Amino acid sequence: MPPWTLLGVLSLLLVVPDALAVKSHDFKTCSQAGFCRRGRALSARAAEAKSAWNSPYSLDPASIIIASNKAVFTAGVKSALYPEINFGLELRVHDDGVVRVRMDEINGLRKRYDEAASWALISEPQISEDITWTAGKKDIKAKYGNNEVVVAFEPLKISLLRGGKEQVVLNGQGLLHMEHFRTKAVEETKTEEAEPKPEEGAEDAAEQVVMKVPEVNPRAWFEGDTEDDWWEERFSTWTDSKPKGPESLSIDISFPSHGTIYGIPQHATRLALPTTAGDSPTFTDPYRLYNTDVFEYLASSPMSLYGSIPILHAHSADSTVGIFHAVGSETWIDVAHPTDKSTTTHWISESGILDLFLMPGPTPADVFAQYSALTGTPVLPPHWSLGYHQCRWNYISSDDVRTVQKRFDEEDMPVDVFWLDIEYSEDHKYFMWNEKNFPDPVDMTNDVAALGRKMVVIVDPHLKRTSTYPAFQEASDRQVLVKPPSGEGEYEGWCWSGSSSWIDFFNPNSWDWWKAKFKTTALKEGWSWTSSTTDIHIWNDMNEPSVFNGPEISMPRDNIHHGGWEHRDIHNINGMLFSNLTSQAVQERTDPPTRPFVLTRSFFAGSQRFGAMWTGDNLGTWEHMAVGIQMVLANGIAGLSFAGSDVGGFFGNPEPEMLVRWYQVGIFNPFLRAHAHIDTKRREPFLLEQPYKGIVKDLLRLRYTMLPVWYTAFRETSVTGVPVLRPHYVMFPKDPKGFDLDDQYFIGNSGLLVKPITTKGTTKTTVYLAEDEVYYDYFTHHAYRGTAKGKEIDYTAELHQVPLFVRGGSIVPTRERPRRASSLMHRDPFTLRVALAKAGAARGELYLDDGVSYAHEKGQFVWRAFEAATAKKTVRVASTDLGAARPGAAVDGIALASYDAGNKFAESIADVRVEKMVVVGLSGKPASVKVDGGAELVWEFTPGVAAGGKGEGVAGVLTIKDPKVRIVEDWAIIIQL
Ligand code: NBV
Repeated sequence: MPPWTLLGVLSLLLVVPDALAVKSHDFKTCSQAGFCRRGRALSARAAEAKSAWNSPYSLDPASIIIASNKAVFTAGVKSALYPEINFGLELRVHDDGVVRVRMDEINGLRKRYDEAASWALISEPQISEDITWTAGKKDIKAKYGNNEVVVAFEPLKISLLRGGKEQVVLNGQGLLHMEHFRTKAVEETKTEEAEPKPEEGAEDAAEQVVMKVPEVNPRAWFEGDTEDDWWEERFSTWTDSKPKGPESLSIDISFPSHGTIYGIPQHATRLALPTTAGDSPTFTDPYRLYNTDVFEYLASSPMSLYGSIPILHAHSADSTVGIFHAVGSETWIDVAHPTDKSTTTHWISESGILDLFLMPGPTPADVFAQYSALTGTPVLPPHWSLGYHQCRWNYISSDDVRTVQKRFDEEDMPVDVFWLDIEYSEDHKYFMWNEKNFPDPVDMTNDVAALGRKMVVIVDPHLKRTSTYPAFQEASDRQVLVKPPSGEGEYEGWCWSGSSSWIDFFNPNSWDWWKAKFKTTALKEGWSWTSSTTDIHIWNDMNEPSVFNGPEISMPRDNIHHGGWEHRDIHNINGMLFSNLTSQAVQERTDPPTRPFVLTRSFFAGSQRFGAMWTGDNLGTWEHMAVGIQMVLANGIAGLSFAGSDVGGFFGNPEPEMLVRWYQVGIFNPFLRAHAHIDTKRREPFLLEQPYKGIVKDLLRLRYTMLPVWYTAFRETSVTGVPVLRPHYVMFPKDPKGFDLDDQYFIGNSGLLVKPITTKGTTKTTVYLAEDEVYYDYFTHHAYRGTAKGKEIDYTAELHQVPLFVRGGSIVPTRERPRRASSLMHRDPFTLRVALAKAGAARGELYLDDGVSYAHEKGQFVWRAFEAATAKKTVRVASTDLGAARPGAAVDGIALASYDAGNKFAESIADVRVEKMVVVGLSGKPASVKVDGGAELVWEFTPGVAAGGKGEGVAGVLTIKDPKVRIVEDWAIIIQL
């Protein structure tokens, strides 16, 4: 048996979930990573020295060059430790007030990797035309609006201030250290003379011995006294050759006015990041960013996971700021709170330049806009991808797929997508069908597509090294595979496919070639996937990359990529390039292009432009269910809103109660997919017993009724970058009571607030209402009232119930006809739920387009505003057009394309009605309900039942059966009280 087959079998055995525990010893702790150890030792020395500590780095004022008319300056920086080494600092202020700080070694022995930003950023940011730097004796400053950037010369310290108050401070603690490239000292070969042992009674003689003064290392106070893992590093059975020697980068980034920080996904932890340093830290290791395939990861840990986005928000009641560090190498981040109201962070990266973006806020929405301007907004996904995805490892044959589809239909359960995991392929050669089990892949896909559904099929990045596999052979012929440390030949590692190689997507020669593989028609030259159809979309797994026999289950850091860069320099960016190219490939299968769906496990800053992510191999435990919500929220903060965790948990066999609660979590995730490990029992929702089966069916239907809300929220985030799931600090930035909340959240700006139950055997929960406003139970219309200081309400949710509220002041559009797939809802009528605020007003939005093409970019969409206003004894609910032909105009910061001229999409739904309107919170029975200028409508009113005072109790509800209005038209409904 070839060794990799054995390895595959062993890996399968390993995944039997009887002892669910992470294999921590497979992954480094900070103390096992040389550069992290050095970085933490540096901060320990600084902490010990207290006020005596001074950064050795200073800026040479004579070297400052201020660019003409531009908010840019460059200057030389030196470290007192190494006066012969030169560093260059550059600060730029962008036109939106973001400050970019870059520092690199100048004319060093080698070049540091400086291309991380070029993969993350959408374009070169615009430099401000109005801001000018002013150099003084001690510092150089730039003032703009209420903001000021001050760069102090000695020691070097960079501060961003607002209203004179420090917001972000770099090197305030003196932990900046860019290890310069050096030559390895040749080891002396002289044989050591044995120390003569002092003879007994020879004390006097000893006095005559000339004492050898140890050579004092004048840099030891800062750098330590040993060359700790500078030139080679071992971990487990691995040796990293480190040919470039030490090149790490340490920097402290403090937020003197901010007590809470969020972001730096991916970690399984609370949204408000717990401490890792300072007094009694929650975690003993720093947060690690190093994309890794962590088997059975812990539900609370700073360990790295599959993706890395080096962005964080620092938040307080009066300000939010953000920082983004464009670094692609392994990075560790320590977090401490010197006081309740301040935060310090210490970033330690293995290689690369300093390339930091300071985002001045001052609100969370501003930081989202600033980060989106840098790395792009999330993609507007195909509409069908917001439906329900049914996956497992594996549906074993085309007939299995057909049967699963049939069972969903027999049970009338909605589903949009069936997935195929790695076993569809022959010997894990992706694209190549296992012909025995999948003899008719095109027919199978067509059978799924015939009912308005799609398929997603996995394509992993490891290519089986065999000449009969065209994807490998062509890549090898083109020389686009990652190279081993020697820089010669092809790196070979083990993965599902046995002996494998990996495409180097940093090599531009791989790009067009890879994209062509996904063509469903034959190419003039080379192989393409003719046994597929354009109804197949793609799942990219294992792209950290996961290598079974590599260090930390990944690639050796000294492997070589295009341009001669080592894998260590680009490791965290690697997975994003795979999904980037795959999503371009899927998009370009058709002419004109159609929206691709690509799910990725690994990601980096900018991945939001290419598709969705999921939280990987979670466990079927309640803790994992809960942390999945927090992880999805954290991803949203980092731009990657299209996220979800495997419903049911990947490992294990969830009991029905857990599965039901997990669906309640899942239907409120932006990406909704059920998935399961190959060793688990089948658990498709139709297999459940009653009442569980019925409950899950209702939950899936609920998700489908809310697709208009989800799509509208996705459209908004695709323009503004404000996440689809919004935690409290995003909604109520001034309310400190909400800063730690990460188990309840809002969906877009729809006003829907959800708090899934994630504890076994629990039906009771509390929900926090942050404002003096009414919140209605979505299902019962019970009105709860918050207070200006914030209030917790008690709520009971039996297993079939999920705590879901509509914030007073919202209008929620839904489509309530049960359908088997979302594509069948295209012309379905709408229901509008008008939830009146305590003052009687409400507002909502609806965005629609064809859901698959890019015609919306040319104005083929419908975008409506619904507004309710109460004046005297009249409530007026009106629909207006937000997308009218005003090219260049903007509403709420959203740029408008031309709308009405030749809007074929609007025409295609011209006769789609509002079939029902529900007005919640009316004070009494109306006297009449009419369309403005029309006849009396058919309606009924259920009076409210007050309970608990101050408007609490079941709200009065008016139901208009057929309001006789259309969704694309302007109208008003007049309710006379
Ligand atoms: O392709 C098999 C699995 C997949 O089902 C899962 O979702 C991925 O996260 N894959 C990992 C590889 C093996 C996991 C043990």
